[in-house]
Amino acid sequence: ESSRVLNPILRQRLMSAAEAAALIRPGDNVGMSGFTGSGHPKAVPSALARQIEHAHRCGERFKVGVWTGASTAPELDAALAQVDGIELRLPYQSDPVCRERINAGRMEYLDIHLSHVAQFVWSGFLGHLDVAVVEVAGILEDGRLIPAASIGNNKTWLDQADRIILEVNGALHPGLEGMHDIYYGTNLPPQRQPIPLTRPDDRIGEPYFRCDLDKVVAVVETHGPDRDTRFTPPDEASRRIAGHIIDFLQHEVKKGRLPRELLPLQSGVGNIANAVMAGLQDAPFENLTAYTEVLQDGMLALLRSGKLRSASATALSLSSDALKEFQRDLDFYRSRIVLRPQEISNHPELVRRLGVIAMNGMIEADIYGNVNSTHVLGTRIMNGIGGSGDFARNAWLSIFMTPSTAKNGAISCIVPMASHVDHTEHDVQVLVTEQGLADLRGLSPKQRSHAVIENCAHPDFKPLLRDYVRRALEGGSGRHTPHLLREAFDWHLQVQAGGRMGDPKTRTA
Ligand code: 0RQ
Repeated sequence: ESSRVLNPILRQRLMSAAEAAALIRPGDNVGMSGFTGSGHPKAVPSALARQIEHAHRCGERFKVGVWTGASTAPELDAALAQVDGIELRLPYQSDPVCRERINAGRMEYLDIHLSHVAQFVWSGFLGHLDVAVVEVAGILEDGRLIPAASIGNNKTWLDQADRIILEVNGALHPGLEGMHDIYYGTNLPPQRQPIPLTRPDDRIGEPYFRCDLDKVVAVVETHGPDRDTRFTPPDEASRRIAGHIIDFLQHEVKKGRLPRELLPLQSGVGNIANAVMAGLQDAPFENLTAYTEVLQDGMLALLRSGKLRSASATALSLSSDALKEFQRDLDFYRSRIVLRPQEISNHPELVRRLGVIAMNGMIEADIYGNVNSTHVLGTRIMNGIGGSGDFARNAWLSIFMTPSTAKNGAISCIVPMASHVDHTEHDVQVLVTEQGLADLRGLSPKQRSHAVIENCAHPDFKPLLRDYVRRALEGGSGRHTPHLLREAFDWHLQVQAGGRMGDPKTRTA
């Protein structure tokens, strides 16, 4: 196979992953490519992990800051966390080893809105970006870079880092070229101008990254696959959640509040989001569009069937089967998919202008509509807020969904008071569980509590929640958002103690 490094200067900087990793020093902040399992560097991070492990064995301290687009893959996050090589990680992760280290207090984690990362780095207060490690699909003769299967924060890493390490992945389909749209018009205030995107499939930038060749210290050729993001076939609960959402959207169309082709869809990560996309396959909508951050299997299938006209995202997140289908007909998909930097895919200005319908998963919601997307029992991080806040806060419709219970029914995902709040009652319009859908628009807190309990809570927990609200109204101090503060987190404490929410035998309040 001929080299994809066409630029003669960069050809001279070809080296092994171990040699490239040796150019990363203790204390460096490293901007890595990668977003939900695609486009992460395949070789340098694990080579770096081996060097860190060796240094630690020799009694030397070696940790780096790891900044990414979003979640990556075991060969990056797990490899570095395993050797205690990460000082601080940002912005979104979903890796079990990272999660364990963060929750054990051994690794710092900064969970920030995905649209904020680039501007925070430009402004400098996150500290200096020393190195960029970015996977690309090829290097043009003039040194511009063909992006891989995700864009994430790569433009920012390439612009801001002192030193750049490029991984050129020969396993990536050459047909990716031309799918990307890199917008170079963003700026810090007060220099900002409107972003000239008015339709979800508009192209406003360039298909390649610009790159200062003087900063490139290493080029590594790799040949590895992206993460195989497998989805379970939709189970009964996911299918029912999807059904409630589709009924609701149809109702909105009938009422004249949504156009027949709906508004651009944003769909979050995970099986339920994927199931909703699968549900749309059989729904009576045509000519749909998507303005989202991840494109999962379900959305690819909607493109295939023609239900979805176009999709804008910052990353593909596909199972290996869906990836094969994508590669089999890349010309078809290239004419319908645009991949953008995450500060554009998640930009509040654009999400608001386009009127996105945002659909994201959650851990729990409370009876007043506050949503916890990130913390189990208020203190343990699951993944991170990701793009859910970028979309929910600015969407035309913000929908959050979850099965009504977790852990074999021991946990109610509808609780008196959310143990951590990522999305406040002001940003949450619709809650959905397999039990039903609560449309909270235009409802006061007391009305909301009624809608949430009656439509979304599991029958095992409904009487307990009704009883809580009744007693809070009678005995609480304020009757606008009634609570019994001593009791509000009792259910979480019961689970923390190994029990079941609402179990009369283990009540502590
Ligand atoms: O844990 O696998 O150990 O059993 O949480 O839950 O039901 O499989 O749902 O995969 O859709 O994830 C909020 C985490 C939901 C996800 C979250 C446990 C449950 C299971 C996963 P186990 P499910 P999902 C754009 C949008 C934030 C980022 C975001 C997420 C595990 O949707 O990370 O929205 N969202 N980004 O058992 C204790 C509860 C629980 C609970 C679920 N109430 N208490 N555990 N679980 N509810 C994309 C990006 O930003 C990249």
